[in-house]
Amino acid sequence: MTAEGLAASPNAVELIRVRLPFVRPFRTSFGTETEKDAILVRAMAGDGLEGWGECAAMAAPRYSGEWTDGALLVLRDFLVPAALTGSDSGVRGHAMAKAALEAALLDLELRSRGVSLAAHLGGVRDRVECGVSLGIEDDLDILLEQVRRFVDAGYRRIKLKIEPERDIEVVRVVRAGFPSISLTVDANAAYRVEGADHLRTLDEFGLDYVEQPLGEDELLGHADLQRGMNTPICLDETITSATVAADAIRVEACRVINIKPGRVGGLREAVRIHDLAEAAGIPVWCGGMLETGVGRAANLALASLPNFRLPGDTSGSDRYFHRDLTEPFVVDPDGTMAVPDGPGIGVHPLPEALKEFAVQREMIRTA
Ligand code: SMG
Ligand code: MG
Repeated sequence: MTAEGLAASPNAVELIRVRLPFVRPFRTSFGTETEKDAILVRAMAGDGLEGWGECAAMAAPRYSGEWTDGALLVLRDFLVPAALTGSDSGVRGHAMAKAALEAALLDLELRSRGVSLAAHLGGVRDRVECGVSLGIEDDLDILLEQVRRFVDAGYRRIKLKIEPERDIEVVRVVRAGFPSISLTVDANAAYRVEGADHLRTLDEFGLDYVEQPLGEDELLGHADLQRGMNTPICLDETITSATVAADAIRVEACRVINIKPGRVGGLREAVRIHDLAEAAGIPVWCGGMLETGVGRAANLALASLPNFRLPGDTSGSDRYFHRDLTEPFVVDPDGTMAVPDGPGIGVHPLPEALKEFAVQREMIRTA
């Protein structure tokens, strides 16, 4: 997205790197996260108006090829200068960096027009259903305690991270303790096609879906696996664009899609995927990248669209942080969370929180 054609054009963009400690380390098949290391994009117009976006990239390129240091450079040296001059950056890849800038420019624009992001995107509900994603735990009693805590708090779906060797038995124990909850697993691409027989064992447990069992580029591998499995496959890492989503649906590589605006290059592409999945009868849900309140607000707006029919990884602020960057997001006892209805994303980073968590700030201005 360029600044061209917008009612509120930015004359400066600030990139703010923040580090927020997590309340609990989050372990997946690719590593352990102990803090949120994110870039905030702050688009500023002359009249004091500003728009905010959060980059979903993590500190290391393990979930996808992007990472915070790389995203900061591509934003600083290519994407932001192009946006400030209204030109096309010509940058290939870097979906998360592009998405963060698009979000900030859109937020600026919508705030200037007094329109909420949810209304702009075509949202149809003012509350969304929340799920929670639980990291891998060595001690299954601790995992069971975590499940208990979030089930009691009203969360409508529990997702367990799995990896080879820590999968079937984990699911068996959790399912035995919680026979009727909505339960899913996420492998973050940790399995190979040859492991299909093993993965099929998951069919015993009445899971809503198994998320991203195979590698990011294994469209046909997932289609083969889905043919032999009753549990629906949900694709996350694989779905990098509307084109890939259309292909995945066409070859029946999945029956559910996780949409993350960062992974697909922005909210506009996310809406395209939502629309084509809806036309194909494929339900979608909103994924998460352990965002601060800035990214969370945009995710909630997206999740208010009609085909977001399954609970998202849109958990309350207290699941991640002792203190969020924005006013905290709260999940009600019925497992739903309010979609912000103020102009733009409807929230902003609190100045004291920015002071506490910002570790690096760079201002880029029009020449
Ligand atoms: O935002 O609650 C959240 C985390 C959800 O599990 C989550 N995200 O593959 O879906 C996923 C992961 C990606 C980030 S793992 C560090
Ligand atoms: Mg996932």
